[in-house]
Amino acid sequence: MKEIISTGQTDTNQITHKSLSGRQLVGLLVSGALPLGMATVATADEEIANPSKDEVILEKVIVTDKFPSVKALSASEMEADILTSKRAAVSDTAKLLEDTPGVSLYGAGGVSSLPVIHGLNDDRVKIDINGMTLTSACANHMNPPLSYIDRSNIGKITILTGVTPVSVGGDSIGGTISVQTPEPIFAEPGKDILIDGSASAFYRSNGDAFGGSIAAGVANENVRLDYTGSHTESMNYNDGNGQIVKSTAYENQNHSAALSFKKDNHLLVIRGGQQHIPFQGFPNQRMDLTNNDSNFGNIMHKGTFDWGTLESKFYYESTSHSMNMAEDRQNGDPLPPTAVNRFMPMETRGRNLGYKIQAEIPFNERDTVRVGNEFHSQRLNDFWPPVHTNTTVPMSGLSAMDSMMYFMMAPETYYNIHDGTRDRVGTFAEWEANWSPQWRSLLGLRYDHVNTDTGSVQSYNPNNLDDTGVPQPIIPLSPQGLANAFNARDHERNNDMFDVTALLQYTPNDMSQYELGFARKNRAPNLYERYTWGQRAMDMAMIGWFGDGNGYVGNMDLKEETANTVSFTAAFHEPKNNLWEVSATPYFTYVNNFIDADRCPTASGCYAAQAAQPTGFYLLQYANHDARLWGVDVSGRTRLYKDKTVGEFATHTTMSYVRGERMDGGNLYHMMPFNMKLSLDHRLNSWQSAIEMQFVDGKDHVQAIRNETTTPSYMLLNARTGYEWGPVRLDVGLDNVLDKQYYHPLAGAYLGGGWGMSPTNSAFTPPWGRNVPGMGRSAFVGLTIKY
Ligand SMILES: [Cu+2]
Repeated sequence: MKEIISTGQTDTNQITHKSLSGRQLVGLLVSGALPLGMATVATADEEIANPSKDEVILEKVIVTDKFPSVKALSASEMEADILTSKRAAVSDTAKLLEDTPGVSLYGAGGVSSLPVIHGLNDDRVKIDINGMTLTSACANHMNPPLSYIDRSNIGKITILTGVTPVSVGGDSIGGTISVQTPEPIFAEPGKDILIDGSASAFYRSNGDAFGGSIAAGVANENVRLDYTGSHTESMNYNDGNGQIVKSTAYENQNHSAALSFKKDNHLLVIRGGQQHIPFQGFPNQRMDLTNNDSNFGNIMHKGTFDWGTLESKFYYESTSHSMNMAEDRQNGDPLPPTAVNRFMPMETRGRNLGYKIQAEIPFNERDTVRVGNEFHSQRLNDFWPPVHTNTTVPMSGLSAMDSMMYFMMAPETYYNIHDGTRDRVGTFAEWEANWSPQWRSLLGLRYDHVNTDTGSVQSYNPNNLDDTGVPQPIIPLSPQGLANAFNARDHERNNDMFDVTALLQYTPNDMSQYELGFARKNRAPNLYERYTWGQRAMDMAMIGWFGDGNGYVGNMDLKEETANTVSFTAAFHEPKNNLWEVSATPYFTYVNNFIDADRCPTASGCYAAQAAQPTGFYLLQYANHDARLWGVDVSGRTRLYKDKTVGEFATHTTMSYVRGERMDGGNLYHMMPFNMKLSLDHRLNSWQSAIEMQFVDGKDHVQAIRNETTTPSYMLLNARTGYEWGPVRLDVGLDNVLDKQYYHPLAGAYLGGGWGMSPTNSAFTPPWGRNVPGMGRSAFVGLTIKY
């Protein structure tokens, strides 16, 4: 029996959806505007009343609603079964979000793309992985939160692109992405022990990518034990011209286990796991990830009481991250026999720890209140071991490049961030009211306090030894002079931030729904934005997650960024048979003190190199500037034709447009140009196919300060089909069918195939002006077996 059980926060809105067809879920998913309220229930109930034969059998999944029952209309949800078909096509968890209107991705490594919602990127987006807040422990954000969960171990992804309730926000000014592993399923009372699981494997022709995953669970009525493991790897991929795109290979392994207990009205889940990435190339960075080991543990308790529900989470995560220049980077410039080495080891150690407690109290039929408190603590050490420890360096006989390597990165350890701490305490209260079947409202207040601090730093050569090993005076703008100046300042900073969210939802009839939202949200600077201090071109080249090839230095005087967002959604759907659906969300955001960048100030150590390099890559410093962003998301779907023998034909589309400007002139960096997906879908019994056309306009609105490059417009064609025979599912597809050469607008500067230690010295950097080419044609096949 197919069944989707969707339990809301309270017993009163517990809903059992029977036979919600896969088609509907697909429609809901692709529409990007999921009327999760009554509209969905109505269509589901109707389907129960008129069960049709060609519905797809869905796995039994239990979906527990973690989000307030007043859903933003601009929320999308993806279920495990919808995600299954995409697993064969992508290795990167973030790539699962790509079809959501308003969401785009900064290109990075093969499993580390950085999500952007409505032009707000990376740390500006709140990402919750099973209740954990994970902050990237890398100056290039090579290990962003979504890289810590494999795409095969996901039960549900919720994406809030519009105005987010304060209960799921905090320390972020963009939307919220919540990723949950599947909810535990227990054996039914009086029944046998439940054993379930799945195994899957995939292969993709471009890059010879392959991998697989297994999941196994055993449960009785009260206890369940789960294990999931996955492996994916790929070589460098080829672009549409058949050229290898260097530094795009990767390998990724994940293991996790969960022990769940259920008794009466209590659920306790204890999870633990590890991630191991032995290698991940970064075509838009000057470094590659040469090892990433992460361990995590978390405990979640959820209890239902007379007065409401209480959910408590505690988590711990630690990361050991290494980066360096891998082989691909040597190609443009082979190592001469006299060379010492061409490497620059960099190490980070990060730790995340926190809790979140949230109570939901339904006062009466109309009013529900949610209150909560959370804590997140980050620790970070970022240090760069010397390439050698000799105190006397024989300069004669070394090439300029080797003497640079040998002389500039020795003899001691460089401290980029030393004992960095960032602790945040947040408290929120939210009031939801169902005034009538037509009107619902949500009002929330939130206060976050962020404290950051860091210890003293040092350069590679803290005693300023010359090449005969004799200490020289330390002048103000020398590497150690800058370290001394940094150390002389008080590093502790505090931010007090007040967030407000107001949402009003109006459902005048069973065909339309409107939502108006306002939010004021804040984000405090991260440790890299605040505390990186080095001002040599080489040191600055290693800082930044923008994929632009530029170098960055921190700014201790940064203020928090404060965003005021107004967003409106209008959604319409055909109420009787759910034949069509359309929705549009325009939005406007004004950000005070948006953390952007400026060219290095003239009085700084990095300015001299700057002045000598008027084109190409730049050296920049993080700086606050007011900015505004606006745009619109549109999505729609409609059934085209339905017949018992040929099945159902439908089409769906998503469109997004965003603009971002700095109030003192110029564009914001990496604004995704107008883009559109149009898909023709077919379904016959348990056979589903789609042909997808993707159009991306040229990127002309580029940021001059970062010397951002433009990208041309393009159109891609993808095709896929999937079939299920009972427990077996086969997916086959062809991405970029026409083998088109294209450059994704947010893929960044191509820095592959060369030794790139300095953005400002043309001898030591790959050429400026190249974009990372997209993947050429790739066929994929995926097989999943469930039991
Ligand atoms: Cu890194």
